[in-house]
Amino acid sequence: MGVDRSMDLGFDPAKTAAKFAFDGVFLKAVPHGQGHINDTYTVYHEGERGRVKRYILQRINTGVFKKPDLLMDNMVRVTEHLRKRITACGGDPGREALNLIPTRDGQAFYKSPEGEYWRGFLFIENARTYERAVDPGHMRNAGKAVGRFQELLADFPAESLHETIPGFHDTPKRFKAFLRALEEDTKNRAKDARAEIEFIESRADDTRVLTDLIMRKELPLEVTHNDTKLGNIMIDDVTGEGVCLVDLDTVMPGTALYDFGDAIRSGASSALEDEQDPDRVWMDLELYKEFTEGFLSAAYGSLNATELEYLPFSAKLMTLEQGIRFLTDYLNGDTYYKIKYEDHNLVRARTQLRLVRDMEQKADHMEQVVKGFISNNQL
Ligand code: GN1
Ligand code: MG
Repeated sequence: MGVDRSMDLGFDPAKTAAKFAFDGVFLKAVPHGQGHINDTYTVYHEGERGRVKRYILQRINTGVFKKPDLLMDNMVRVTEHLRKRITACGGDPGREALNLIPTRDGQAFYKSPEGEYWRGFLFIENARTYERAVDPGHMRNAGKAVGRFQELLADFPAESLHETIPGFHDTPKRFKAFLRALEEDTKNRAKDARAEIEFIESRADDTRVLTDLIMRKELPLEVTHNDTKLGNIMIDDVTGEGVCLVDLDTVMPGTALYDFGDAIRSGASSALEDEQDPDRVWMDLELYKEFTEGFLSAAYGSLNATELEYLPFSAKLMTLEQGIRFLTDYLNGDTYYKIKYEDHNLVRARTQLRLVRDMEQKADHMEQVVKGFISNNQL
């Protein structure tokens, strides 16, 4: 096999891959995954006896992550900790954690002369991520994986982590940014989103609930992932079990509820984030139940009464927050999320707000699921 130059990626993948301690000879690189922020590629290398080995090469979005050096410092320490814990409990650290491949001169990342930040990972074989739940068992296993991730990092010093995006899940701050974007309305788009704007404004009080509980120390801060959408949870191709969580850029101190809520937002939805027909969007209670039970089976013992009480609300709040963020980006003229067409962020905001409305209608059922689990598992 020769070097494949068929696809123009806008950079020279062979040259960039050569900076990393990848084994073998470069064959090709192809775009990987559905992330909205970084640029991710699968790199194919040919090793001994023609064996092909895959790696992940990723360009960090420095518009979003302003201090990539500190972000990579977090990543190195978090992945080292995960590997140690996984090894200690007899797991496979090559698969159940992300493994950074250093540069040829031993650095955790490569900074190009143009100022781009690149990093390399081992490719996790025989596993993949899904943007939507395949079946209820998938959600149960995703729930276990999120609970396990938090458990593996429970003894990591949260305060030593750099805040890669300050106020990431500070929903009142997100709400303020939304009001500012609305006020400025630089692209004259507010007129196309009147119903959505009103929907968000009428829920202003909700935005403060979790941050107030954190301030009152009723919700503890620990190491959380903060971006637990289903597309960041790897599932084993054979067993269907959760393998690990990827996309560790936002691992920071947070409440366990952020991870629970964000996973429900994405995984328990009947539709994709960019579904164009809002009538096809609702929260699937069965998927919610599976995830909740999977998550609690791993995390129940370490959650306090307030955390348990606010689990269902956190799903609604994380969904509202995401709706606010998509709509803010729409009003600002799409400066944050990658988009594929003009109204993409408005479409995304609509799916999120539909889900919020549906969760409000299903709030009692959502609470019953948590209560049912608790009464069956009294410690
Ligand atoms: C972004 O990087 P990615 O695509 O996993 C975003 C998340 C959003 C998500 C919505 C750093 O996640 O917060 O929930 O899009 N990440 C960042 O799909 O803003
Ligand atoms: Mg991300």
